[in-house]
Amino acid sequence: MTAGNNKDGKLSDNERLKSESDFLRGSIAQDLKDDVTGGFNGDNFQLIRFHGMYQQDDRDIRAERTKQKLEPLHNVMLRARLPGGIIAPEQWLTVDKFAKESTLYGSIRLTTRQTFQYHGVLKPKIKEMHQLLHSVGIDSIATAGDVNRNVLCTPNPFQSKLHMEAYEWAKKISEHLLPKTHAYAEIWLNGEKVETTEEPVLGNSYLPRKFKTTVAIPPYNDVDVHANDLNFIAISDGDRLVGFNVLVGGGLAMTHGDKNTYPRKASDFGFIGLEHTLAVAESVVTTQRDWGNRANRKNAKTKYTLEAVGVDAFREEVEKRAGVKFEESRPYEFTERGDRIGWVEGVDGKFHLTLFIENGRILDFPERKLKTGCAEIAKVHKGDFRMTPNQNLIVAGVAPEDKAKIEQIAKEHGLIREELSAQRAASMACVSLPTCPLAMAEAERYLPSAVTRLEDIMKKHGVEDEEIIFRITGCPNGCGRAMLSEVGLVGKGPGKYNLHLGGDAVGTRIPKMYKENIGEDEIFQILDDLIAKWANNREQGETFGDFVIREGVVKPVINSAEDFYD
Ligand code: SRM
Ligand code: SF4
Repeated sequence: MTAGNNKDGKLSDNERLKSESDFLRGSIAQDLKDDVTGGFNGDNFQLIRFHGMYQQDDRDIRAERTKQKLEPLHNVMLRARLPGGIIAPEQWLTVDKFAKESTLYGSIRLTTRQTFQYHGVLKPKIKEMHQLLHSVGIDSIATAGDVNRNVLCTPNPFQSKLHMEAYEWAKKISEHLLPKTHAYAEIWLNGEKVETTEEPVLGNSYLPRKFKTTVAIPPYNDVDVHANDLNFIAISDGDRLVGFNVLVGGGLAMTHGDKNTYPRKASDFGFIGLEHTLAVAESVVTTQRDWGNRANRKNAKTKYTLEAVGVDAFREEVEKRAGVKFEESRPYEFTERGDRIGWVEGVDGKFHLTLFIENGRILDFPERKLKTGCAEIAKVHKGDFRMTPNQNLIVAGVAPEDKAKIEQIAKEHGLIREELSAQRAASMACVSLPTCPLAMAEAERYLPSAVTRLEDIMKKHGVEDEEIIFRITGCPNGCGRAMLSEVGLVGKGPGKYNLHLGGDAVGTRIPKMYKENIGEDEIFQILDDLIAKWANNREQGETFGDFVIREGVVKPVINSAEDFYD
């Protein structure tokens, strides 16, 4: 381990706990029986992440419980592994039942990475949850922690043949890069202890940091490739997949006040034939495994390794390890990123209904019984469901004769909203408060009213049929991908955000900070002024993000390591 970005000296404590964990077992099994606390002790607090869970407590009631001398109401958030976001109706019904009967919040939360989360699972219910999910073929292995996470795939059901091929690759990549330890089965599914002696791909101390992979099908960039460490861009000949362009080293997180951290776009490595896919995936992962920074977790992701060693050196190492030469990238273009809300007809004559789920939160709200509606659809639906990277849900593969019935259920439960604006559909937020321990400002709970203010401004200036990619993220970790939006709010403190402007509509330009630490009124005053100018002075088809760059409101971020903060 001599090359790379690993020269800062003392290893971080996460390295100790991973290497001492007996391949992710730790003492989780014993801890589960400890009913003195609702939480997990010592290293297990971190280790359960590799099994797809985070320990949380509700921050809205934290102070009150402390006053009452109670420990926080510890519970776990569970994140499932669903490469490509596809789930069958029978699986959905099981997922739905557990949410309703056994979680504190009763919701299913669709995430920006095409899967679902439960919030609020108390310790006595955790094992039952894993066993139930296992009974319908769902696990949560490696959806968190220093591993390759849930692999995304453009959920495009209308180009069904190409999608199925790409989706199969997403699944294969996910399986190939999974931890090989049997810890998950032993602890949660009462599996036999099987000695683990080696993690051949991830390494015995796993990766230096989280690692994210996508399969994208142009012209759609709904997976947001530049948020990810490793991307396979599908290159097709008609509806036949012939290979992938590979992009490496994207990522969005930063830390307020630390200029050594920044969002970075992924770098183009070149084209490979399909037969090299797994070897290249493995080689990118092992190069990052061996070269990534294990001393400073804030500089440990692939994007910083590439900056430290240079893109060419990293690419050459991947070629050496995979025994492959990258060819020149094949031409492709991203032209879209949002979901097509409503019905579309696929090339196979089947119909697909994309339901807009604000914030991905599937719950029975007083005015809209979304959760019951999805379950009712699942009871009659013969195709599958697809979770999108925009936190929406596609009812995919509906036969023409079943269309009316599904539409009726969706309408009855508020899953089809006639009044939905293009702007609301183009807006997204991360979870943030009350469950996220890292949240600095509201995001999910603020989004609906923030979008209403934006809609009013758009209407005032006569651009209410247009859309601006608008994203809120409760802290600079960027889970709501505000760092790939045209207007991004990044939480700074209660009610305060940094306003970023100038990303493009298709997610290939990072927005720059325009104003720091400002409240709602100032944010919308600025947007009111700029949207007025855009409405009056834009060129034919010019998007808001492109307009603010042309007008010089902010400078474009070209190489973020150099110009994100200048
Ligand atoms: Fe995230 C941590 C939620 C997508 C960057 N993220 C968290 C945690 C687990 C907080 C924690 O560490 O305790 C949040 C749990 C909140 C809650 O209560 O549910 C959380 N992240 C989410 C989700 C649910 C947001 C959403 O509203 O959908 C997304 C789950 C994805 C999934 O299914 O796997 C989610 N997180 C992202 C993305 C966007 C993406 O991947 O497309 C990013 C930015 C891309 C990137 O990685 O650069 C992202 N999350 C982070 C980071 C910063 C990582 C870094 O490079 O420093 C953290 C904190 C950390 O890892 O230390 C974080
Ligand atoms: Fe939590 Fe911050 Fe991620 Fe939002 S961006 S979910 S506040 S870690």
